[in-house]
Amino acid sequence: NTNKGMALVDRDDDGVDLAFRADVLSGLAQDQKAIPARWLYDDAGSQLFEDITQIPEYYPTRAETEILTERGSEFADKIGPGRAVVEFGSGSSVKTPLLLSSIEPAAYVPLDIAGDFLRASAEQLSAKFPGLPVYPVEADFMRRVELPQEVAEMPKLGFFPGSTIGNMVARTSVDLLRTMRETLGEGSKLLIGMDLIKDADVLRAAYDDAAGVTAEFNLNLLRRINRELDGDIPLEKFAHEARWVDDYARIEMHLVASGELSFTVSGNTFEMNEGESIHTENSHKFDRRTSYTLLLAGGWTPVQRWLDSEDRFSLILADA
Ligand code: AVJ
Repeated sequence: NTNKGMALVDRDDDGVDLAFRADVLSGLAQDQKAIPARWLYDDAGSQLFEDITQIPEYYPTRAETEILTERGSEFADKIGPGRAVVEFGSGSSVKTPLLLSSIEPAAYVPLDIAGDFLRASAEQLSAKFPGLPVYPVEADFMRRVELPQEVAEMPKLGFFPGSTIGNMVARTSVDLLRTMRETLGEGSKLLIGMDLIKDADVLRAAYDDAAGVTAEFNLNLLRRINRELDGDIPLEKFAHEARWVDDYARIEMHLVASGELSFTVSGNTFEMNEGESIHTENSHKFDRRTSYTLLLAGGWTPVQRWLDSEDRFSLILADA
């Protein structure tokens, strides 16, 4: 499934993203209303997430960047030169140059579902590393990806920063890790970021910042539904909430109805009571054992683990 030249998004005659509509309509019909987190990231949502990475309470980006900045020689040592670095969901990553400048890679293969974004950031990166071959691939990395012919013979390093793995429940993340192993092949390595379990107040603040940027990011999903799926959801009647769910070691983002309300989406009516919510994102947190167990279940053997100076975030290197 190379997706070469194929549209990655299925639309109807009115340009409606069919998967988006299906996920929203089925999610809103559930007892606990829930919409998969991937739909938070339209253009506005992706920009708002970039803003989140700059707010004081949101430590993961700074903590992971610190590790990438400070531990370059250890990465070089453990990973070695000459690998093709395959980044899963590269987006507009500012972390990539830090890794690439420490390990002497043979090629860089950014994978992303957003083609325009992908090509723009690939060009920026090429400008920074003139001698490095860059082969962007527009693909859904949740499925096995056929890598470019040019890197077929090179040993691979998968790079999956940002604790994006934490957005998935265990069975989905295990599926993804196994798929990554198939994409990368025998003898490959994986460098993966995983956010750590810590004080619940620190975690909640990271997902409910004082400036309200995360609230905007969450509410933007309703704005997107209204715009793209002909909805009339009253945004002003929803409040952003970040819950720490200790049993599952995860932050859950919800949009909570402030009173009884009803709305329509694509001609379907939904009703909510006061205090009822729409669950919009999970962000799982890990300790050493849970992160290793997840990797092992996905077919990867952990070989090294790095933390930032305040023990907030982990980067783990694993062997296929
Ligand atoms: C992009 C999935 C890593 O879970 O920390 C940030 C997304 N959501 N604030 C995270 C997010 C709310 C973020 N990831």
